[in-house]
Amino acid sequence: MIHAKHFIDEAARQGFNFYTGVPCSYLTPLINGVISQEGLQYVGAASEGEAIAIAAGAWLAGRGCVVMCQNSGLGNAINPLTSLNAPFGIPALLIVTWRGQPGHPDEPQHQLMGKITHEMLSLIEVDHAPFPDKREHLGEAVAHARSTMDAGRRPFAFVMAEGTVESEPLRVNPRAPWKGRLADDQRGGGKRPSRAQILERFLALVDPACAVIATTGKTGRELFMLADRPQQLYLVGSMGCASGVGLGIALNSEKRVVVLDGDGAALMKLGTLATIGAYAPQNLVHILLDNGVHDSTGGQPTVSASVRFDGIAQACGYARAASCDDLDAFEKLLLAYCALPGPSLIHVNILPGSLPRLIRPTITPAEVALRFKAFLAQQG
Ligand SMILES: Cc1ncc(C[n+]2csc(CCOP(=O)(O)OP(=O)(O)O)c2C)c(N)n1
Repeated sequence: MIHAKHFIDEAARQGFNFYTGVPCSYLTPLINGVISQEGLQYVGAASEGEAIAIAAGAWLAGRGCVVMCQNSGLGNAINPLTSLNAPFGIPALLIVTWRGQPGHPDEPQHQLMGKITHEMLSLIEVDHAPFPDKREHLGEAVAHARSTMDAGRRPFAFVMAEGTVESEPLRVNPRAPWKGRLADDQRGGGKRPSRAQILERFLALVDPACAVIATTGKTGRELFMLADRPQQLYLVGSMGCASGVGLGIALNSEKRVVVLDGDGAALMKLGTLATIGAYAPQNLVHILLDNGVHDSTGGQPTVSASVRFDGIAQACGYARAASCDDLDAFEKLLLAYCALPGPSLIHVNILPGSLPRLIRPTITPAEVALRFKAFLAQQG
């Protein structure tokens, strides 16, 4: 057995200084140790996939990241691990517990995943090793993880068996209760703008020092086609993860961060709105382009028509949120929210449809990740 502090100190010595994840009882001592540690940042995510996205954002902003989760949560993380970390070349140190370890009696829901945890990691090309359970092995084990991650720009996993870390008390301050404002509806009900019109207006107004993350599908494609800039990151795949990536960046960068989200994507990871509201980065502006459909895959309806996104954002603790449905109101909100402390949400009702002869980014995900990381490293 080791003490949480031994791992935390060794990991910090080797550059891991940002933690996120979803708890597991096997992880309790380590998570409690991380949460209680002065000067260490831990973001409790709503889902394991969201934690992967937050860590990706934090890595882009220059941090060394650890994601902790139960092996049953590995399923929730497969999508961003395969369609965010893999194509963009984004590393993370995963600590995945081993519930349902064969030969160790456990609950029925853990038995199948316990049998296939290592195979599953291998299948998605994540190298792995047992979580070190002796203090004298820590340095070497973390160095091996680090060098594998650095050499391949990819995640590495420690698989943690039961009883590896000495128990640790939880020292945490309760969160302040919700005290938001009511939603601000600025919708006039006229003809809605297209996504391209909103993006054009956005491009004309956005500060060149601001970091922009575009959701998967046609939003990133249109943004790239209208103007390709180093301040922009186009997510391909990892649907729903743009807001988590934006949160990870905003918590670790001085820059203002704008997330361009879709209604389908936002609904897929609605829990991230709660995480954003709770961690409340003041430099985050979340723009939700709501065309009511999965436009990128043929226009199948989402359920967004019956959802008040600005109300949800405020109920989740965003500092401000409003809905609009025309270009001028969008412009006013964008200028105002970029000058005020957030997090803020601008929900825009737009028309379905996209630019004719829409192209895809010609810059590869791995290239755009490095270009964007370098942009984030610039001062100002
Ligand atoms: C996990 C996952 N599920 C499904 C898809 C396929 N997909 C790509 S874009 C998209 C629609 C996104 O809808 P929305 O966020 O509303 O944006 P829009 O296409 O309307 O701009 C879907 C379903 C995917 N890339 N990833």
